[in-house]
Amino acid sequence: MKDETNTPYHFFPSNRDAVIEELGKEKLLKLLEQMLLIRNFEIRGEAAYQQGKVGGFYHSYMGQEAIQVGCVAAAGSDNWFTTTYRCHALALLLHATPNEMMAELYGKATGNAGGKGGSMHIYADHLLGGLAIVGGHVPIATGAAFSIKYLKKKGWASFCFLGDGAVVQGAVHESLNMAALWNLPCLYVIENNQWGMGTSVQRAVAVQPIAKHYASSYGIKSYTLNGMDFFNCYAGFKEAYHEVLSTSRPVLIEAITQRFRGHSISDPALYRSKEELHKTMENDPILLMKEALTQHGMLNESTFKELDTQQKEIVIAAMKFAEESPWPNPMTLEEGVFAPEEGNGNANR
Ligand SMILES: Cc1ncc(C[n+]2csc(CCOP(=O)(O)OP(=O)(O)O)c2C)c(N)n1
Repeated sequence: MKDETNTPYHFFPSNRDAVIEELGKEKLLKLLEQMLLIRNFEIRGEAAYQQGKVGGFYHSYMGQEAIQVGCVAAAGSDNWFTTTYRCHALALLLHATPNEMMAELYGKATGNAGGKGGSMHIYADHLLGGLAIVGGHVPIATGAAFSIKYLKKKGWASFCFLGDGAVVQGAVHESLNMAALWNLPCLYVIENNQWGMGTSVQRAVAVQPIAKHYASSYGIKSYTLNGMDFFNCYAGFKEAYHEVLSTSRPVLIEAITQRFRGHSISDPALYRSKEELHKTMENDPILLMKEALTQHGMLNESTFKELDTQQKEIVIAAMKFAEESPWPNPMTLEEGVFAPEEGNGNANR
C-alpha cells in the first residue's frame, strides 16, 4: 500500500475512521491536549532559553508530537521507556509535571532531577532517561526488556526511541541481535526526522527504509509509520505492542517525521531551505489531528483555541513556578549522583 502523502514509504495500513470510533471524542480531545501541551512547552522553553534562563542545550520535539503521543496512548505508561536528549515530550506523557520539568530546565531545586540534569536528562516514573550518548541508551532499553522477561512482568514491554542518526552505531546492532536471540519484549522506535544534526539520512544510512532492511537482518518484524499522523502512529503502535506482548519477540518501528526546528536551539538549520521547512510544516501533526476531529464534528475553531490557551496557561504558570523556585543548595552537590561512597573504593573527587 502506498500512502496518499506520496512518500516512498509504505506505511502501516491503518483506518483513521476506525481509530476515531475506537477512541471517541473525550479521549481524542485529551490526546490533542497532550500534543498542545508538548508544543507550548517547547515554544516557551525555547523562549526562556533565549532569555538566558535555561542553560546547557535544548532539543525541541516540535513536529514529532504524534509519535510519542500515539505510542503512550496505544500502550499506556506501564512499560519501560528510554529515549534520547530530545526527551521533554516523553517525560510529560509519563506524568512528569510541567512545573517540575520547567524547573529542571531552569536548573532549580524543584526540578525533576533537583536541577542537576537539565534539558537532556529528564527522568520520570517509567522513563529511564533522557540519555545523550547517541545510540548509548539502546543497550539500556534492551536490558530493561531483559528484566521484564526475567521478572515475568506480564503486559510490559520496553520502548526505546532513537534517531535515524543513531542507527549506524554498533551498540544498536548488538542490541537488536541480542534482543532477537533472547526473545526480548522490546520495541525499538526509530524517529526518522531525516537529519542527524546537519547530515541527511540519505548520506548517513546505506539502506532505506531503515526498519524494513534492518529488521530482516535480525529476523524480526518491522513497521513503518507516518510520524506526522497521530492515527497511523496509534494504530501501528497498538499492533506492534500486541505483537511483542503475544510473541515476546522484539520489533523495529520507523516513524517518518520532520523536526520543525534545528537539531538544537543553537543550530540555525541552514541545510534546509525556507521553502522546504514551510512544506514540512504544512504536515503539522497538530493541524492534521485538528482537521480530522473537525471533520468528524468533534472539534471547532473556538474549542481548539480554548484547548490551546489552556495549555499555554499551564506552561506560563510552570515558568513562573520555575522562576520563583530556589536554586539548589551547593551543599547538596554530591547528593543524588551515582558515585562510589567516600572511603569505599574510588571516591568521586
Ligand atoms: C556517541 C555520540 N556521538 C556523537 C554525538 C553528538 N551528537 C549529538 S546528537 C547527534 C545527532 C543524532 O541524530 P539522530 O540520532 O538522528 O537524532 P535527532 O537529533 O535527529 O533526534 C550527534 C552526532 C553524541 N551525542 N554521542
